[in-house]
Amino acid sequence: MLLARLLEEKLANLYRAGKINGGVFLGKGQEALSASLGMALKKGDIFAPLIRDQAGRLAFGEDILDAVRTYLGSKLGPMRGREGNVHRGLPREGRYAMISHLGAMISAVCGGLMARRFQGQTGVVGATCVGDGCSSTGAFHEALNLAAVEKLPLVLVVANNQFAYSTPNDREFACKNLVDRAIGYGIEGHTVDATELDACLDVVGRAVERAREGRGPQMVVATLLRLAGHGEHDDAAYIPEALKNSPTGRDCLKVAECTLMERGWASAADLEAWREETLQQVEEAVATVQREPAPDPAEETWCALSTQELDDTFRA
Ligand SMILES: Cc1ncc(C[n+]2csc(CCOP(=O)(O)OP(=O)(O)O)c2C)c(N)n1
Repeated sequence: MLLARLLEEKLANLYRAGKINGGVFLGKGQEALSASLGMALKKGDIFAPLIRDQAGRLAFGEDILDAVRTYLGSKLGPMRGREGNVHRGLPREGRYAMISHLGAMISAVCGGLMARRFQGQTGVVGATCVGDGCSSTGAFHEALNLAAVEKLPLVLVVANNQFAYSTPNDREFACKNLVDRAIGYGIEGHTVDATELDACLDVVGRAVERAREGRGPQMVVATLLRLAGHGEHDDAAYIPEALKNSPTGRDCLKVAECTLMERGWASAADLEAWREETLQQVEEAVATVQREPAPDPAEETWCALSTQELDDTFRA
């Protein structure tokens, strides 16, 4: 959580300094939920993150350099300098590259799970995280219905951060809680307060286990507030102060740090030392990547990154 937070703060600074082309999207406030998902998955599983899942990506094994290289356009990164920010992945490690269209990754994960089933692989879980905005799309419905009918081991985490960009929940859907939809699809649904790391580890962890045990798709609806704009180009002026000051507006990282201290698992000095170490890790990664070359358009192989030739040779 800390690494994701500090890495993204650095990326936001680089964006403001004009060093990043394209947008920068922060998962500030979503780290507990995202990290819990990344931690619950095992090697061999599928994970399709969304824009606010830096913490989950790291927990599922992404190298911090892969993130920095993609944002800074280094040709040594998994996307070889062709992508500006979050649409990176490494399919052979089960890390799917994100499609921007809301909800589109649910189908991609269902496809991956069907493929594993046809190959006779068992015990595999496929997970993806979407926003509340995604839940109003046709892609969401089609994919979830298919997953339910096929009883796929899919874990769908819906991060309800109260807004779809600037559209508030009451203009997005009319049901009481998005988890109510699970009943309509015939799948199991769970809710969690995503400001509490403990609760996220428990609820998301159990959902992943249930999917692995063959109980079919699991939907987790998490409540939180996005502690940033949709992207760094958005000042989020539409988020009311009262909501920011409510329990939903708590910062999960601060809550987790307080819990660690209350339980005597870490002291204030430990937390400070972790912060310093992590900051140094981020600074070193950025300094390394800033010295790396951009792709040379005349010399590149412009075939799709998902081809075996390019996927298999990445850090082979
Ligand atoms: C199918 C589709 N429609 C519209 C968009 C444009 N769009 C990108 S993000 C977004 C809002 C997303 O809402 P949510 O998932 O709740 O994320 P938030 O930024 O609020 O965290 C929209 C409408 C898109 N990417 N795909």
